Amino acid sequence: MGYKCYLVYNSLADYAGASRKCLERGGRLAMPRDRKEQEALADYVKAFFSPGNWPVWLGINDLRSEGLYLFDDGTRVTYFQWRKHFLSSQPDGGKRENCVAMSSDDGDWWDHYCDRTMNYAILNVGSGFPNKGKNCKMEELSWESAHTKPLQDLHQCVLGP
Ligand SMILES: [Ca+2]
Repeated sequence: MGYKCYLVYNSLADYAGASRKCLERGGRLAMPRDRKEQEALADYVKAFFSPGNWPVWLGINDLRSEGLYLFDDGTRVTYFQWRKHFLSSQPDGGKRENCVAMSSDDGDWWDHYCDRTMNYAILNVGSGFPNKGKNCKMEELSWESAHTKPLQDLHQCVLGP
């Protein structure tokens, strides 16, 4: 199956804007499909922001039908990592909060207002994605420097085959 590469963008966008920017860059908002992918992405996002804690958009929403969670490519979500805590169990936003973000400290998912701006993670899909198919774990990339954005905004982690 090859490698799955993720990039965290250290720049703020609402859900729709983040989704659009991912497509422009030949990828998609991150779509962790099982525990292995969830854990790899959570480890990466935690390392990226540590010791801080910031939410990061994933490519998951229930915009079309409340409670029916779909990935940004329209496929159905079957593995979930909702925060479960006696003080706050997620999702708790009902029809008001329809887009899903990951906390960087523990990888748990929260539903949020889709127009909130936050950082976001991109999953590779397109041929234009940097280092696609190579083991490039946690490397900094030069790819974006040719695309006018600052290099320090970009890191990458890879989930192996
Ligand atoms: Ca909802």
